[in-house]
Amino acid sequence: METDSTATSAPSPTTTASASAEPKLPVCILVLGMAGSGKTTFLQRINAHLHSEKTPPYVVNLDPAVHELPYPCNVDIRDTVNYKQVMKQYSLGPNGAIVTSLNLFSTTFDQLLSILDKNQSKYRYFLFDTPGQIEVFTWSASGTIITEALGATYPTVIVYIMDTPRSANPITFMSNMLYAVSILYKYRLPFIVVLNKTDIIHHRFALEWMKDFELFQSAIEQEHSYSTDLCRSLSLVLDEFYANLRCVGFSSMTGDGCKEFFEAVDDACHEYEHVYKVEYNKWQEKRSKREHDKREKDLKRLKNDLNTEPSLIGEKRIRYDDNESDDDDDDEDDEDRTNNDDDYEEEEESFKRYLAKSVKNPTTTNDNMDM
Ligand SMILES: Nc1nc2c(ncn2[C@@H]2O[C@H](COP(=O)(O)OP(=O)(O)OP(=O)(O)O)[C@@H](O)[C@H]2O)c(=O)[nH]1
Ligand SMILES: [Mg+2]
Repeated sequence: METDSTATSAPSPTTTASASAEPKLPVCILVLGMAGSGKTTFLQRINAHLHSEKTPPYVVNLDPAVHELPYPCNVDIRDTVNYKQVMKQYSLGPNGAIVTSLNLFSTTFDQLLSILDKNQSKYRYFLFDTPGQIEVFTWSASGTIITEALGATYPTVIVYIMDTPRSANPITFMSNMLYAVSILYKYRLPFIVVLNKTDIIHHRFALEWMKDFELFQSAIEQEHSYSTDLCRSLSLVLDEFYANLRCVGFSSMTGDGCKEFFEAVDDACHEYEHVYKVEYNKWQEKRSKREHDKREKDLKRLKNDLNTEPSLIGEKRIRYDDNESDDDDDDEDDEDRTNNDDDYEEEEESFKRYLAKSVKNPTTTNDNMDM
């Protein structure tokens, strides 16, 4: 069943889902999700599936702390960053070291981009496995660098893996959805929620909760927790988010849901081309217009400055080269001279005052003279 479904949804690398004249760029599938939700197993499953479809993907592991990878990968963060060393060197705990390792790796992300660029004609999919530390993609710099760099060049889809059995609890379901919504609204890239581990529990309940607010409310009523009220209010807010959400039930163990998943990827690529890319191009245009306007403004200001400055520069030159400047100097000299004259007159006055005083009391002087 799985093979049949993907035979129709996995065209050759040079054809396109949305008929376009340009050769199709590989699709980047960025696999995110909470720790233990099954990201690595999911990636292993779709990797195996694509191999069986004779469209092997290009695989990048971005989890620096993983012990063993169950799939062969082309680029491994562990070859670039030593997570244990990062922990020691920066005195960090395991989570901090993972985030820091990814931050360090993202500083060389341009190299990875050029490797991907060289390989883009050979592959239909670029797959990215990520660490369970979801904060990397909610607030860390590396999450932004990685997703935005990929999204700027390739059709990029964020796949959020949810642990379905754990999400059977409405409060855990709500926390998972809040993470998903924060990532979706941060990046605005096409988004797929994969309800994983459906071999343990069917994902129907989750779909129903998203569709029917009252069903979720009654599930919450069963929970006697402090966060019940909060969950109730939040579920109202998330209604709009649920309405446009692509959800796929999947089992990384059995491979069930592969067909639906790749259909969702095709749909997400369509969204990338017609919504994200359009918005991104608009934003780029706006940014370049803003930069252009700023350059123009700076140039205008410079010109204005130069219009006032030459008079200053000119004056200076005139002071040295032009006769007028000599006149200016003369003026200064005259002023000095006037000042000197004033001083002289004052001295003369004071001398006269001294003489007058001496004449009034001639005794001392005369006595002295007599002697
Ligand atoms: N039954 C079942 N188990 C699964 C499925 N997917 C993953 N698992 C199990 O879930 C556990 C965690 O799987 P991983 O793939 O390591 O999860 P992860 O999200 O990569 O974990 P981190 O990288 O540590 O965040 C493993 O024991 C898997 O065997 C599934 O679809 N069904
Ligand atoms: Mg993993």
